Amino acid sequence: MSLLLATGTAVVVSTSAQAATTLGASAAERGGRFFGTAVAAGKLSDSAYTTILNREFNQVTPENEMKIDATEPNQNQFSYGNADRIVQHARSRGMQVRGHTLAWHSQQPGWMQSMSGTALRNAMLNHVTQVATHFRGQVTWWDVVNEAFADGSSGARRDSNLQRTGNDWIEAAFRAARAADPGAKLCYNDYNTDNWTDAKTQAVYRMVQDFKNRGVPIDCVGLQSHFTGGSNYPSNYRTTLSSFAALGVDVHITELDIRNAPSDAYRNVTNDCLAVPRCTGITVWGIRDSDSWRSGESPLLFNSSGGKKAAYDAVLAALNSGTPNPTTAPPTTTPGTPPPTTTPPPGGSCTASVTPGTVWGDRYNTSVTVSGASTWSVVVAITSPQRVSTTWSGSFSWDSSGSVMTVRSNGSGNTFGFTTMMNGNSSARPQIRSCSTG
Ligand code: G2I
Repeated sequence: MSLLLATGTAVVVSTSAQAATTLGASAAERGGRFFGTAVAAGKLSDSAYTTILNREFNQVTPENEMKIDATEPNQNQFSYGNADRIVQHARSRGMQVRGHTLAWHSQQPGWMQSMSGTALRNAMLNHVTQVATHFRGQVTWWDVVNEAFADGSSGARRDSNLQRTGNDWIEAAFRAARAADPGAKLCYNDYNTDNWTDAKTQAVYRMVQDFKNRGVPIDCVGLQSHFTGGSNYPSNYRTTLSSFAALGVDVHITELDIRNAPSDAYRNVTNDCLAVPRCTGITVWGIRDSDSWRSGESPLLFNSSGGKKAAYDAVLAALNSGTPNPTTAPPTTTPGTPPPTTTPPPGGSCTASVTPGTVWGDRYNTSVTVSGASTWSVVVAITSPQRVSTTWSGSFSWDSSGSVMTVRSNGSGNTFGFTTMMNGNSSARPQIRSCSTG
């Protein structure tokens, strides 16, 4: 009896001692999700800003620096300085980058605004190819096309110079992006696509369904989720997330901000994402209220002095009480039925060698190189409470414990890598369990 009590006590203590204390670390514990923020290059010299960025987030989206007017200010003259600075800042700290955005009706440079027809189509495709090639291997996801649908009840495409080049401009952009960076996940991103019954949401859903049916390369859908606090955070938001996910794409909340940052709405949005296995991350659109594109509405998680707001505590608590991503939970078996016999892995074996990478105070990088196969699957075990927060150059999935990951080749070479949060255990290192071909 006393032994049982002692065991129970120990479990409780160790659980509470492990609660993550930052948004990124906690999201990573929920099946390798991300919690990110929009970042402005001009603020990287503000130490109050970078202190929060580096502490809290494991993903960044350049707020303006990868837009068309920033990266190709004159036709065929590319300018990557500010975008490269953000990418370097993020990647050197183990944060993943979302590229935003390759093709958009807005923030086009003057030369593009005045183009039309075949010349514009070709210029757009060249832009997609050049920019995706420049960032190849550095950007985990691309918002390939942004905001291509009209608001309101029409369910139509938004009129724009790009749309007038032909209805297939979106799929052409996705194909060009895939060709330029086969390892990047390609997303469609939009706003006012949160309410499942809205015509715009349904229209985007039908496009993604059509792309999946016809083999147009699309991997993810971003819901910007700029909420005004009340009616436009709809009660069916979770249905929207799960419905897109059911099409076989990852779903991301890409630009979250909520007028006056009500804790309840932030908590509910977080729980909605955690409830959908393929909702793999949340990005807020700025760090402090003073960094927001709508700073007058104080919609973010940190106040202008960098202090944590009540909404921050609500989001962190929701993340910490969420269950690990159940995507890879084992199938339930009927009691009394013998377990299925294990199928041997397809193909033969290969060799996976570990190269230790940079070690920081709270996390470390690891890279793994596979030899003996070009298509492979490697199983890697992490020691709890360590958790993987960031991954690159492979297709990663987790078991229900969140400690065993299967990494499959995804066309980006034979070396994959990941960042592991130590969460109090600074000595354990990942173990390779198997390497199989095919
Ligand atoms: O409008 C909010 C977001 C909606 N979804 C797409 C996002 O890309 C968009 O972000 C905002 C940025 O947060 C703003 O920072 O996009 C705006 C432009 O469409 C950005 O505003 C621009 C101003 O228009 C420029 O005058 C300014 O030079 O920000 C620039 C840099 O501060």
